[in-house]
Amino acid sequence: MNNDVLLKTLDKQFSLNKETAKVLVVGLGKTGLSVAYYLRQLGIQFAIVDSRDKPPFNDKLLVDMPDIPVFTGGFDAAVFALATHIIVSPGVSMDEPLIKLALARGVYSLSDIDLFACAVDKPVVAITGSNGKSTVTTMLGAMAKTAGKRTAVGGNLGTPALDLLADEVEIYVLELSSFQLERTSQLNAVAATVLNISADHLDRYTSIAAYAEQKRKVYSGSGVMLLNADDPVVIAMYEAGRKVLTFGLEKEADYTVINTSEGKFLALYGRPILAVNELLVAGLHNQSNALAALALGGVLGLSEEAMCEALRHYKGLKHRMQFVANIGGVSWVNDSKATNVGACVAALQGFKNADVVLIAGGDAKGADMSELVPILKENVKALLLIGKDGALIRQVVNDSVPVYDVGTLKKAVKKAAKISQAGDTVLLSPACASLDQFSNYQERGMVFISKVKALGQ
Ligand code: UMA
Ligand code: ADP
Repeated sequence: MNNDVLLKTLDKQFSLNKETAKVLVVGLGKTGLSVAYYLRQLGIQFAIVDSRDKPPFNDKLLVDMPDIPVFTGGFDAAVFALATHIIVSPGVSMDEPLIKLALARGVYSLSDIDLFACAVDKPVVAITGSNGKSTVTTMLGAMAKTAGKRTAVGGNLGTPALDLLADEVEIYVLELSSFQLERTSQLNAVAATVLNISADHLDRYTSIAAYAEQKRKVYSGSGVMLLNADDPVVIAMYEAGRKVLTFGLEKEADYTVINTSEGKFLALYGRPILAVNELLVAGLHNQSNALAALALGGVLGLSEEAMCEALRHYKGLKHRMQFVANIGGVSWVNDSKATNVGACVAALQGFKNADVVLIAGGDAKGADMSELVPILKENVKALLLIGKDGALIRQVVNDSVPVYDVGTLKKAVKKAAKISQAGDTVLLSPACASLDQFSNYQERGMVFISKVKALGQ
């Protein structure tokens, strides 16, 4: 889309007029930087504010756009007072007092996803949910690429949406978080899905219902709604008059798994598409993820042949049930991306006997840990607790399985090596965010891998 048309759209939707708008970009992480480049090429006036003393892209901005005012080390009322528009990065809560104040005085709020949505003129698929977002996003990306489509994949996955925009792209596949959706109004995906809802980010939302309400925004617009038939919260998002598809393993659904004389198959309306044993990724949750990806790919018109070919080669992402090593008959598995209870439960459901030594704990983000207890009792022989909210897990587990308060991941690996026996699996699936002890879940996973590898030497 050319800049003049886009500026007209922004003026219409947000009264964002190039001559008069003074945009304040809140946050100088990946999102803030992508917004800065974008506003710069549109010729819109802006400043940036970040509460951190040294935000990640401070130096880069200084080199690339030395003329742009950047305010760091806190949020200053005087800086907010000048803004006509704010674009708040997902890591910053909309409940920040100065943001609330700005909104109350009529400042327009939009997001990087809004800017993307106003500019994009090719089909967009939008994927959200508490768990499985990155898996389904990358599965669908692989399907579209195998089908020969020039495909851009990103959003919450890592590459900010605005950085994906390019003339040659034919399909955009976006992973979106509740934080991105809650501040977005312009999304109109050709197909969208909320994969599932379980407790997460309750440090930023007052209830699961409030969190789910933000996820629901992925369905805004007029595209196909893909609903998870097994998830009552998602099914309740159904909107009459819209084209709807469903997927599910338990309840009746358009895309489901069927039993045939040749084994289990992913199927559409009872017609087998791909044998489950051809999937390289393990676990029922990944069958569910594959169904969702097939459904979204179907809306895009991708051939089943190409989609199946991509699924046959999809190896899964790092830090999600990633096999690390087998040492003396003990398997070590890195599921560091299990940053909430639902992901840890899904991981444990993949094990049939009580042969798992589980390493869990970290920042619980306000979640109720009690949902872990039934599956812990079933499949976990020992629980090693790390991080700031390990004690919260101990409280709910209440000695129903042996618990060791080891504190750090390094100690957890040592202890697990001592107490595990051949045939066991040591699983890092923390059910918590990593930020109390690590910079991110990737670092937590890397530390786990390096400590495990050191054991084998
Ligand atoms: N921060 C401050 N003060 C500020 C701005 C940010 O303290 O003024 C802190 C935030 O609290 C947060 C960190 O800085 O801890 C990063 O925030 P950000 O908004 O600058 O993040 P970005 O670098 O722009 O990355 C964001 C997403 N991050 C978050 O939502 C926290 C990335 O998702 C996403 O890949 C990227 O945009 C591109 O779209 C990461 C994530 O953790 C992977 N997402 C959460 C999740 O998946 O659970 C939602
Ligand atoms: P997200 O991007 O939503 O965080 P990922 O695909 O990165 O999701 O997976 C995150 C964690 O959730 C991993 O531990 C993974 O094993 C687990 N997981 C993946 N898909 C599902 C699902 N459909 N239901 C429950 N847990 C899942």
